[in-house]
Amino acid sequence: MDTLTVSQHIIEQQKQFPEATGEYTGLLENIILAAKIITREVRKAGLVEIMEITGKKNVQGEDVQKLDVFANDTMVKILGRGGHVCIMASEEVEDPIYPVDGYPIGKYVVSFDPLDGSSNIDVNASIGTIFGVHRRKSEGGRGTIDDLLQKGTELVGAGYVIYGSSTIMVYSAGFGVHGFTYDPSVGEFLLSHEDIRIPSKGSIYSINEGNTIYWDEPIRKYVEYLKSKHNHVKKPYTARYIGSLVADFHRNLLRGGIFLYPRDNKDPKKPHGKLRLLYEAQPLAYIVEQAGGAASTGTERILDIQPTELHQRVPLIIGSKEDVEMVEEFIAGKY
Ligand code: AHM
Ligand code: MG
Repeated sequence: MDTLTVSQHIIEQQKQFPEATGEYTGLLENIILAAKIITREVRKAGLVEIMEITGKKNVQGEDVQKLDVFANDTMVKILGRGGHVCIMASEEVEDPIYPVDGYPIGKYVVSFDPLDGSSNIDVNASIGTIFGVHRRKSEGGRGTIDDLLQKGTELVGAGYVIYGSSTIMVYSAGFGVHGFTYDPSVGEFLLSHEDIRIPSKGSIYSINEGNTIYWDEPIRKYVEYLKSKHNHVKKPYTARYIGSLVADFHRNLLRGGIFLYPRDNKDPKKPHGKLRLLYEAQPLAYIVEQAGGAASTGTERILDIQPTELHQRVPLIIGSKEDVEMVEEFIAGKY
């Protein structure tokens, strides 16, 4: 089998754009480099405990950073100096992030969650990095907030990295979805999952069922329906929930199924559920649609939502197309 690295694959795909300047490829190279550095640190995380250097200092007497802070700093430094971005948004940072002073400013806008599912770090469960790329709308200079607040339909690419039993990068630039597994012995992500297609319907559901009392009635009815042997597949769905979006999403992308973080009334300050539009919902919605699946709030396609705030939350119902459509039907009162 030919071995293709993620960079070679991106260069191949970019050949479809004879006018391409290589800037987009350069941006992705930066993201790949950040992913390699983050995976190295994630792999060391458990050892830090064993070596009893969990305090403020490591063996060299340097400050030990929390892994999510480290992941954020890595993305910000590499992209901020890479010359391809004009503005960025991160889950870890309240305000927009600009390229580092003195470094060139590019035409791309990147929103990212540097280390999602970070409550799973201490228990050694899978975590991930999520990113979405838009093209700037403003002209020249640093980017503006409006460059960040673009719809998912305007994305030029999106992806995630899952730090699981191996590290895998899943990526789309609008020509299908491809997965690359990291080979630490050569320091490269190698093509392992070409043209991923999500099954049109699955048999797995992923939702935090501890929140049942807070859900709206249609979601309660839907989940009861999935668990019934009188549902459309005549046997109960299987429940799988890690509480790490990338891990829950990745499994359902490969196997088929549905992930829900619906709106709920648990916290009046968060009426739209927990997950964020720009750097969690949008990139995964882009990927799932590229793979033949769907992503919705229950009443609206995720990619069609016009963001109004950087850290906006949104209900997320994502996965196999027929399963997502069925939730929309429950919400519309058809059952
Ligand atoms: P985080 O960005 O603070 O890590 O939170 C996001 C995570 C997602 O990975 C996951 O889907 C969700 O929170 C789980 O939330 P809950 O514990 O409420 O089920
Ligand atoms: Mg997150």
